[in-house]
Amino acid sequence: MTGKIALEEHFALPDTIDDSERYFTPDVWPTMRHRLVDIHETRLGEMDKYGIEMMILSLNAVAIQAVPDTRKAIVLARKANDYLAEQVAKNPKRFQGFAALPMQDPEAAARELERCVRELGFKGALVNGFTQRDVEDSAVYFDLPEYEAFWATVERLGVPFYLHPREPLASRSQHYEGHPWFLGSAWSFAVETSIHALRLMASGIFDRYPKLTLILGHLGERIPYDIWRVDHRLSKTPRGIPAKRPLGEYLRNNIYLTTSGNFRTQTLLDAMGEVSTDRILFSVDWPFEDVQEGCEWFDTASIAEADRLKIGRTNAGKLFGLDLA
Ligand code: GRE
Ligand code: ZN
Repeated sequence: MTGKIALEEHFALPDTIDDSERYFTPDVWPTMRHRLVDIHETRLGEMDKYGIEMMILSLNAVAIQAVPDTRKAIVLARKANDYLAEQVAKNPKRFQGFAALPMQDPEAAARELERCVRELGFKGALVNGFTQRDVEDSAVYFDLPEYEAFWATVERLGVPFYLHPREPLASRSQHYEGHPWFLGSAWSFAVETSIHALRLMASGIFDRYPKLTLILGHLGERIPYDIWRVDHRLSKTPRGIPAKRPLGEYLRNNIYLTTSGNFRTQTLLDAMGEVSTDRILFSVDWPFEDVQEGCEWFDTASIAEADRLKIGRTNAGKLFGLDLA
């Protein structure tokens, strides 16, 4: 399929690139490094070759969210967003941007998002999970009351917030000790991101801001597969959960899923059954995933052509108000 739009596609700055190195062995790191920094050459060449018309770009992980000094986080986010805007301006038909946000300061994050959307033309925000603040050993989640006005701003601006994975802190990962293979993208990313997303859903923000839209990668970080059971058990043991409705309703009405790094038709079919084909968006997860593998899977997956067109292109066009020919 040509004309695909992909939206979990990362780039890095010299200030943030070291955050990605730990995920790679020294033999592949130089290639990954090049692919993170490159935008208009190798990346565009692969997009052309495999039918990706547009990437909505975002900063690598964990970047801003791992800067405990709030002032520094604010400055770095602004620098990353200005750089991204310059890159997008060179080829806006092929590249658009998501804002990096200094979530350490909810007010500053809201202001930066507003600047990025209104002045730089960005399509939303992509944030790498909980934020550290003041001290290294800290993890601030966005369902806390101090983020109330931030979510009001996201809803008012009418742009989605992509909750991207990060690693849990080592100080809070005792259950992975001696089992490092489950850290990172194989397992701990999804555990960390799904509990954060569930916290947001349970907090009632979607009752208070019904037009607020969240995006989750990796076909929903395991949530679609278990959402029935979550609500089934919560209906019997709600334990004072603030949300007014079953969490599945927020999953179906306020959340979009992308196919980033989860190129599995059975999993896609489950997600389609839970949230409908209108709320799933094609993505790769550049450079951590392979464009060829993601595209060849998606282009030939056993789904209806009408669904392929929606997931590959038109859903994103509508969600982001893209000017597609
Ligand atoms: C990511 O998407 O950000 C990512 C990493 C490291 C490994 C895999 C991966 O940051 O998908
Ligand atoms: Zn990613």
